[in-house]
Amino acid sequence: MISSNSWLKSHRSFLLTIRYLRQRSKSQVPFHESPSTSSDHERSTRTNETVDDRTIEESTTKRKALQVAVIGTPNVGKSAITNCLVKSEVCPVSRLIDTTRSNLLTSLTEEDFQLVVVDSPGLIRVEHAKKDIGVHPTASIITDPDKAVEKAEHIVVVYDCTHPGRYIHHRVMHMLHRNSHIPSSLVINKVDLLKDRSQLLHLTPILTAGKVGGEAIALKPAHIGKLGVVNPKHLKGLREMRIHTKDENISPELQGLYRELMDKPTHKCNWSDTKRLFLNTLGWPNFDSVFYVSALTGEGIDGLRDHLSKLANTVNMWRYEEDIITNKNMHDLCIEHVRAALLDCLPGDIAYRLKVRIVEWMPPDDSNESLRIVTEVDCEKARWGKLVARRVQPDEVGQRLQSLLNQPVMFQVHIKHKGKLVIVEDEEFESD
Ligand SMILES: Nc1nc2c(ncn2[C@@H]2O[C@H](COP(=O)(O)OP(=O)(O)OP(=O)(O)O)[C@@H](O)[C@H]2O)c(=O)[nH]1
Ligand SMILES: [Mg+2]
Repeated sequence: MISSNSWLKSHRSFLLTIRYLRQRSKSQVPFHESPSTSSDHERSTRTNETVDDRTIEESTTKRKALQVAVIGTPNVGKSAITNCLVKSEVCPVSRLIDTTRSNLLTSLTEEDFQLVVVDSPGLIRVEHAKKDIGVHPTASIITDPDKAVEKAEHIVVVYDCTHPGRYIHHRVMHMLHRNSHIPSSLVINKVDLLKDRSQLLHLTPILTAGKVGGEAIALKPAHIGKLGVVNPKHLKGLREMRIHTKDENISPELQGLYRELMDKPTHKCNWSDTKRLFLNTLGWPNFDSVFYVSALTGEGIDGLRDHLSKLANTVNMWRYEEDIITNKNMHDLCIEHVRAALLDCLPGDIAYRLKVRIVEWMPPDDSNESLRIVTEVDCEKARWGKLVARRVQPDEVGQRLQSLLNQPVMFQVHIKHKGKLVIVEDEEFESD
């Protein structure tokens, strides 16, 4: 039985209870009232009213907001970057591809700026979605990136600098061409994994076709900023590099295909067609900026957020309530986090085929001050169930949900095969 006593003692409990003192949100912090005479009080109340009115008026006129779509190929770190930008672990992240299955709208409101970031699924083939994930071509994992971009005021293209392919992927290129009226930035992620950061000097002109913000890139060490001083010898050979531009690459024989594909959202275009169209195109010359970041260490993220704040538009009222981190249904988000945890600890061929659902969501009451969440993981094979039981760390998932929901959570996972609980003996835990 999963919950045997000795197993519980071995700290691998599937039942997790963490006490958490709910923090008061700003709006709940009470006013500090200093003792005063009634006339003082009247005067101060009146003064406060005037000041408050003026403050409200000023802050309303100063309000700025920007909605950003984060797009890219799978596993480049879109969700991790989104989390860094909105300063919350709201998006599920895992080491496997296809963690994000639908758009996740997140927001951060600080002083006069509201940043709305829509994390989108990685751009994948319909065949892969059908065969490996088991979803229909109209599923959100296929269609949502287009939707994220449609509503965006800025597009953030995430590129993984450890990826061997030194080009902007043809699906991303299609989205950028089709939405060229929307400004975009290139975010080169995972720089913490680079041994030699001067590689970025070679990579940047390729991915940007030699142009950023409408200007030819001037490759000076100063442009790398925080990323370290660059040895000028690394600049050698850049002249030999073929830098492609938009016009150069859409050859006359592809113009017809170009026009045809620009009429359709990316998910409606054949993979092979966009590949053919952008086969010789390595970069996009219309990025307004390039950022080098690490979502793991947070390096470069503040600079990216500052840049986005400067692009924000004046608004009369916030688009989302100030305290709202996401508009996603909490049950769905919880399922996504459990699924990400499974992807993180299991082989893909098993993890993708597990079904997760919530069987209990019990709000706190007089007898229990925690929100009780019970999830069920349904495994096609008993062997998989045992592997899940050995590998999954429910306490980590519980902690993540607790900080996300900002309240005490009692989290439990039931692992089932053919409707029955999977039982793992103590010695089986040792065998992994
Ligand atoms: N070393 C390092 N790892 C990172 C960085 N950013 C993300 N990762 C890791 O890369 C993996 C994928 O990150 P995600 O944020 O899930 O990637 P994604 O692009 O959202 O992936 P999909 O949703 O599957 O398209 C995870 O294991 C992350 O921990 C980074 O800057 N440095
Ligand atoms: Mg993701």
